[in-house]
Amino acid sequence: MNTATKADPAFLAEVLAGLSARQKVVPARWLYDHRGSELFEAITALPEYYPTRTEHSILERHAKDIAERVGRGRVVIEFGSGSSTKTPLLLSAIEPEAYVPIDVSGEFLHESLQVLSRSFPGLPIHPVVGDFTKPMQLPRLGHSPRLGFFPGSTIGNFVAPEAVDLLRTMATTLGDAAQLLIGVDRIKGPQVLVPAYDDAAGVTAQFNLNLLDRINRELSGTIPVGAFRHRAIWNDDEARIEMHLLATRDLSFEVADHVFRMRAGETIHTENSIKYGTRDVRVLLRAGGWTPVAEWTDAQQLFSVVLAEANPRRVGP
Ligand code: AVJ
Repeated sequence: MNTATKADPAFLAEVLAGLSARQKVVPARWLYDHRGSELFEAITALPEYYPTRTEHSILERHAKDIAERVGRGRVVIEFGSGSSTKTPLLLSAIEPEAYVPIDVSGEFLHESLQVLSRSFPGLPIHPVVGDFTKPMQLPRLGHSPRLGFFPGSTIGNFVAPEAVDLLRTMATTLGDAAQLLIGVDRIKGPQVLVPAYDDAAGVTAQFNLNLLDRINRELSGTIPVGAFRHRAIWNDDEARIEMHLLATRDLSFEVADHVFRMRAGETIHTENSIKYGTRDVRVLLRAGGWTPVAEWTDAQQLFSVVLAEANPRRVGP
């Protein structure tokens, strides 16, 4: 494939900068090309990967309660909708005025919406392809206040200062009297956490390694993918799962004519998945301009769904 037509300048810049750092790193959002989004979908069905199924059961079980607190006729904005598997649960419970899914993978977004629009024939759906970490103008739909939906514990990909910025950006994007329904993964033992990110079937390994294929494909890379292994580690100090790509031998490769060398045992850090205690979630939301108003969890407290209200915008000092 021709790099001139394929290379995303932001992808190139972030890969070159990340591979030049002492601890090599590539930001997690680049894991989600079309293939990466498909592999992530496969992860959500794995026996070891509890978050998706647990969040789904929380939303199902408490749909009525959530609907009562949210009220009818809101405009639902979903951040990073992916394949939108939890969305039908929410939409049928709260009967919104319109639905605006935002995702970076346009192709994937449109594919998954075909199914959704058949289930909700009367619902206006306005997909937006874009990066929700930046403030964005959304299509002006109705006058109802908005409900942001941010499931899946995607907030866990962002370290605290970035997570706070993101929550503030969402408050700006959503506007006055907004609510936010957010899914957050909880801190638990590494015997549960690590297998969730290092499954027996090796799907998470494929998901992680796909990043190297993507770099080779889109950025004229020569990375010897077979010399890398997937690693998932629990970093207890930072309360996060880290995904790394481990070089199994000394090696060198090029990306867009830049040469990089790695020693055997050196890694590229590809994702953080930060886990939160109950109070931590509330502190984070408050720091990001939101007031938590309700929280739902499962019997084992593996995962939380939190409803928050945007703080009124301050006028004056
Ligand atoms: C989509 C960011 C929520 O952190 O659990 C799953 C991504 N990475 N397995 C997560 C992921 C490896 C997932 N999020």
